[in-house]
Amino acid sequence: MKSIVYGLHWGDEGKGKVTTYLSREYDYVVRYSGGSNAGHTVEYGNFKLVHHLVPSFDVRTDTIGYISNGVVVDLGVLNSEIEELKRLGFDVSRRIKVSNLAHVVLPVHKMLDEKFEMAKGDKAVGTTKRGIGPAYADKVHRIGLRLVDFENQENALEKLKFISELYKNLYSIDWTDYDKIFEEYEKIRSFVVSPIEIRKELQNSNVLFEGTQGVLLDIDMGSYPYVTGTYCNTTGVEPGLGYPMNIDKRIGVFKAYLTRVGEGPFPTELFGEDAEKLRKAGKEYGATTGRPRRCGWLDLPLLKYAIEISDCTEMIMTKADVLSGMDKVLVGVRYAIDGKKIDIPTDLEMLSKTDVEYVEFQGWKDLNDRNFAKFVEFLERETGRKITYISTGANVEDIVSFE
Ligand code: 2SA
Ligand code: MG
Repeated sequence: MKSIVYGLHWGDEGKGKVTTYLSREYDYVVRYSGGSNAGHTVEYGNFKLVHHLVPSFDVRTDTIGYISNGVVVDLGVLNSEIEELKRLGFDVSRRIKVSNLAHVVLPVHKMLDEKFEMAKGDKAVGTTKRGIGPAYADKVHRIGLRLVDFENQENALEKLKFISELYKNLYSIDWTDYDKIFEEYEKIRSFVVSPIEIRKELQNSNVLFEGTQGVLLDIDMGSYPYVTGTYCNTTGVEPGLGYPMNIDKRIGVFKAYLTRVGEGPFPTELFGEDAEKLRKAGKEYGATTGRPRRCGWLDLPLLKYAIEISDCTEMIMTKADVLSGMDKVLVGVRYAIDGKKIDIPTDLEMLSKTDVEYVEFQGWKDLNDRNFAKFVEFLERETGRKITYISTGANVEDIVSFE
């Protein structure tokens, strides 16, 4: 069995928790894209983990996490996550693997990310400043440093010096602390594997691919230019791995409302007190940067768009419990642009020029309330997809199956 869990929004759908819960039925959880911009929060009850690079496998079981070459790796962040797991008493020495073809996020990438955002002024993307865009850009510029480069120290040093020189000349960015990178690499050396060696094992195992951010932040299919630097769509699995992989289930995760962190259009956005109420109730603050997330109502045209382009086979709804106790719950059901009604956007350019028509639902006391069942039925009917699980709270175990 091969499945993907991925986000149908702009990230923060609760993929970390869902992936952790489902991981028990899989041998591997594989990260195929993104970097330490991701923030996957998992509440185990007596402890909590925020994953940035370590895949969201249940740390209490023997599932293995693989970070494939589609991921850009900040060695410092990876090391501190591994340290945290050790501190909590989990021996992950054989349970985390990193592709040697993965590119390394260097301090210069973070500095350039920051510089670009400043220079763009009101056109800034609102990145996490984790160096993601510049690291992927250098991969394409063909100057990137990969983990495999460390097999020859002299070679790695030469590459680092070359990158540093280029950044100085092109961007006036000064950085030469190469020793730190070597120190950090030494700590993860034993986790590094060849993607070729692991290929057969993945083919013969049950694998759960873990998406980062959401489909609407995909570099091609998202709300460009307000997107991240790589493929968040389900299509990212193969370039991320470097070889083909047949997928059985594409499990799209969505929230009962919508959030976005960073800039860009958001047709169903709420402001002022209404937004604050949702933000507080749902603890909607960036898991990486702590930024307050923008909040709004569920947007059905966008959800349908995300389902189509990712070829979603089933859905999981999260955070409906956050809406419990509200008098009414709204869902944006249609766009109107110059009097023309639109059910599914044909491009995301239209997001900034649309009015939204809403349908109002009676609120629910709790998730056993008939009003909530009506909300679920409506969404299944409209999307043509089954909701196979509903998350009922923050804890990993707070989830109900409808399979
Ligand atoms: P980047 O840093 O280049 O990837 O930023 C580009 C856009 O992608 C958005 N982005 C995210 N959106 C939601 N969640 C993300 N992870 C963290 C979280 C974010 C945080 O879990 O809360 O803590 O702020 C994430 N990562 C990137 C980003 O906001 C830009 O819009
Ligand atoms: Mg997140």
